[in-house]
Amino acid sequence: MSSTIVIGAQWGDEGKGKIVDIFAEKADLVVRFQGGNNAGHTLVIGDQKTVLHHIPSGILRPEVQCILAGGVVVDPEVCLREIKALTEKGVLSREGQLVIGAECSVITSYHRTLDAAREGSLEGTKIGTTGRGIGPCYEDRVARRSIFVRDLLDRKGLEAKLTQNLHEKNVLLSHYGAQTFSVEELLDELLAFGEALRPYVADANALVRNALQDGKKVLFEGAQGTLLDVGLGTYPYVTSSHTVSASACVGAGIKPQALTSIFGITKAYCTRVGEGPFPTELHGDVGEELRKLGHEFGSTTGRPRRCGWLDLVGLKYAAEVNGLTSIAITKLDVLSGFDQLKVCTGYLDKNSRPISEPPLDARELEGVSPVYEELAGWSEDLTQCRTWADLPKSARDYIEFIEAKVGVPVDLISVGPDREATFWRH
Ligand code: 2SA
Ligand code: GDP
Ligand code: MG
Repeated sequence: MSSTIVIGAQWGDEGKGKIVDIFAEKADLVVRFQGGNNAGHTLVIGDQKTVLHHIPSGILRPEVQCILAGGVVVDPEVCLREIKALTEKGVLSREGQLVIGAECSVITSYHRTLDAAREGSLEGTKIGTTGRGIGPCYEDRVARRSIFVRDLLDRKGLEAKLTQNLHEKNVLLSHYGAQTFSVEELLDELLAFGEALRPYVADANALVRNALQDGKKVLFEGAQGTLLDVGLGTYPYVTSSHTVSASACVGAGIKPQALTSIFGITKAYCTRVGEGPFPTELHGDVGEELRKLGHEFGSTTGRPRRCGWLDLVGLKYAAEVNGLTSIAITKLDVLSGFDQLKVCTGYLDKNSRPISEPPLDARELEGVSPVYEELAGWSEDLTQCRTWADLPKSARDYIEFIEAKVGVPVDLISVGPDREATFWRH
């Protein structure tokens, strides 16, 4: 049994898509297990850029089977659009290449409308969601009224669920002064989506379990990042799914022992999109420079990402809660040209006392001051580096510093968006 999992070790957008695409070369299956089309995973091969929201990042490898396991929430309209675009490009070309779990929950128009209405409401606390209906959809799952992909293939069952759900949802939508929905207008639309998805629908979790039992190489692709985990992140400024490695077990129905290699992806600095505490955030020119050099804009919404120095308190926490066995550092190239680089190695509380554990309560985390160590920067362009020895000494020192503080080996280094701009450390 052999499987690798790729997890965001920060607040998302660490470059997971790029790393999954690289690892997929040696995988039989690539499996998404949580989140939905709030994700934006970018793959760059030469002058071809592909941004994926629903489809796993193994899709550019024709032999790989890509799976949306049961923990994923699916917006059928967006998913079908992505399927169409990939089919037209010839990327999605063979039967069985993509499997959508019958047990995935369906994001509907009322989930999206409710997400937007809450975010726009004066009474609501703005989270800065992607507006894709992710939270309301997961709420329905926990509240045991989820509409599953399999329901889109069953008119009677779907009608009953829609009737029950809309009864309550319309009260909620009216409360926010938002558009309400009727069963009639949604039923035929959702059934049509179901018919279009039918060729891809299967018991995805069983497929993944069987593949593992058959000794196939399964690669799990996390979405968002550890600090956005609904239970272990900076609540309430989190997404609505579990984003840590353990989530693959429940999202795809596999045993914990199946996760043999746990890769945490981190940028060489930090970004966050949406609201919420960010201790190392840079508000002035340096933050602006990082955003410009790193092209830090949301891959799904285009929102500018907030930028800051690398936070090793957060990274160490991510290493612990995920059980990271390796780290991949991306965007090292973006740091070229800074004389000095700051790295956060601790927090002080409001009374200037050191904090031993990162506070997850958002208000408490808002109040901490980062403690920085300064390291020498480098001026060389790193984008052509392809071995450890190619890196300038201060870049190697920067990585070794991270490794020593976090206690997890940095095994993979990325120095550009392209698939080729990546090399193993050892
Ligand atoms: P949601 O929509 O309910 O999941 O939003 C809740 C919080 O989760 C954050 N979130 C993300 N953070 C980083 N990247 C994400 N994907 C896109 C990208 C984001 C974009 O790849 O760039 O395009 O804006 C992502 N998805 C969710 C979100 O910002 C909220 O803080
Ligand atoms: P994901 O959500 O974790 O897959 O990350 P995103 O795709 O949302 O954002 C990462 C962005 O950084 C994408 O535009 C990538 O093409 C780009 N990227 C990935 N690795 C590198 C790197 O090493 N250097 C640079 N400059 N860009 C990178
Ligand atoms: Mg992203």
